[in-house]
Amino acid sequence: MKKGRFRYLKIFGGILFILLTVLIINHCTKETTAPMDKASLIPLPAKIAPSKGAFRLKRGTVIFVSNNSDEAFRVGDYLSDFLHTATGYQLPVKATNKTKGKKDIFLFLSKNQEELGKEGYVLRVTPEMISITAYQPAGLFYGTQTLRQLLPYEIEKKSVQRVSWLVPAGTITDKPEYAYRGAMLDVARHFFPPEDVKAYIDMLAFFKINMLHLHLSDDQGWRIEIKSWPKLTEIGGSTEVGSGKGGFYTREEYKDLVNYAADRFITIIPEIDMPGHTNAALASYGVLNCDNKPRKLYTGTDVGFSTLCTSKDTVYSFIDDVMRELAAMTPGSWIHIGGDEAHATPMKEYIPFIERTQEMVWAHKKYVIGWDEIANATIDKSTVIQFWDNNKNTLKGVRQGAKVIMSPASRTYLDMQYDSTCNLGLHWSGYVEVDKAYDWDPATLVPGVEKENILGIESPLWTETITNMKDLEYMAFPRLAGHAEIGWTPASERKWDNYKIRLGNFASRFNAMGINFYHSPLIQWNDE
Ligand code: TNX
Repeated sequence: MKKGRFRYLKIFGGILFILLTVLIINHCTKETTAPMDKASLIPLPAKIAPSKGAFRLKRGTVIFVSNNSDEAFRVGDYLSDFLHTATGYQLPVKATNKTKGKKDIFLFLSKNQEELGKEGYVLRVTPEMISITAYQPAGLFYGTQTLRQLLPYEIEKKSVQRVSWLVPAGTITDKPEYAYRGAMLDVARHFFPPEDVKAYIDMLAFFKINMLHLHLSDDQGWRIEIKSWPKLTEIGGSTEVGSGKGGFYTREEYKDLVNYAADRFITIIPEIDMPGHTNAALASYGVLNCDNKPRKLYTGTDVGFSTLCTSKDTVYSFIDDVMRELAAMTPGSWIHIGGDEAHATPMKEYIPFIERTQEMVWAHKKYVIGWDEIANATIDKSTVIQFWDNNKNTLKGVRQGAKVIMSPASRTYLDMQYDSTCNLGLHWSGYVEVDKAYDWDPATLVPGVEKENILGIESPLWTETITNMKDLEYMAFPRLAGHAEIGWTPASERKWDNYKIRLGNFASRFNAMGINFYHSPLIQWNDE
């Protein structure tokens, strides 16, 4: 009798256990996620309309691509590769000519959606499928970057994660405010090898930045192989600030960088800084100096002491050769000729020098970008002025019909210190905390420089004090994320109070990406 009752109890207990287990499992795998408009997206998309439910990425999910474009296919492959790392799923990429019906993930280039422009996209998520529609391949790519940010932050990790890969349902309709959204890296003061530049390119692409300006020459180093003037890299590339071993990109390495960037819809803009900031060239070839004597290599951090000999024909043959070789390595439309801080070049020589150099760039079928000082010369309206510190120069450019890239040092210079406790960087233009970097409008910063004069914004990272990736990341992030939003999101939609919350929620994503970012005290960081 006692035994029988015990048996009943055992059976009852067993049933209860099973019921509880089912309940718990059910609860844990319930397909919920925060609604789409609560996701912390940077840059903030133009329009987000949330709806009910979520899409779950599974082992069997297929990425379909409308079969009218190789480039769309490449975006599909990129997405599949990216998702593979943290999910462990090998999502197949398949062509389809049907636009209707259920398709898991669907990348679609639509000729009818011209209003999306070169870089816009529509991302639709339902519990059944995800579609990204764009007018051009770049738009598809940016749609995948938004999708990346809608997934749990673990998607950024470098090993397989056991996570329910949910994407909140809704529709995002998005396109950028400015066509030019750039970052500049100074590889002359300290050299950064190709793998570092690639890692930076990956970070830029994540924030929908589309231009990488490489500052390839300065007093301390010449970083690009020029076959017709080999000593530029042999001698000029042999050191850097602090007397390290320097380095340079071979032609092949440089082309590989250009292609790597292009695969992420980023254009590389090469800069050869002239006529000042040229000591590395002047040390490599005596003939570039008026006295024919090669200068000593320089590893300090002063500026404004060097100049090419602007009255010599050899100097112009040199520039022509460099521009020819550089143009051949540059599929993009622009070459940057520097032109800043030429304090050792008298103005009466500087002006004709810039005008002649401008024409030499055109001879190689490229347009010119230069720092704002070049507007003291007569420049064409196709020439672009990069504003960094001088309103008057920039206005001179605008009056000549030139467009402007906004890089105000006091807002966008990534080498400016965050505050007085910062161990890296400089502060000649003041301290640039995360709010100062974010909370401004390119279209109202310089009186007389209006929205229609502005091509976009760029964040320069000068590397006098930056020697490695960890330090580079610390100075760039999170300020660069804010600049990316300024370039992408309309000013009317940008609010610091809203941005700082999204940025705080980005901490676990930065960590998962392995980015060493500055934990600004202005932000409440949600680190995992
Ligand atoms: C000014 S900005 C420079 C660079 C320095 C930088 C340091 C500009 C066009 N020239 O040569 O590296 O300041 O912040």
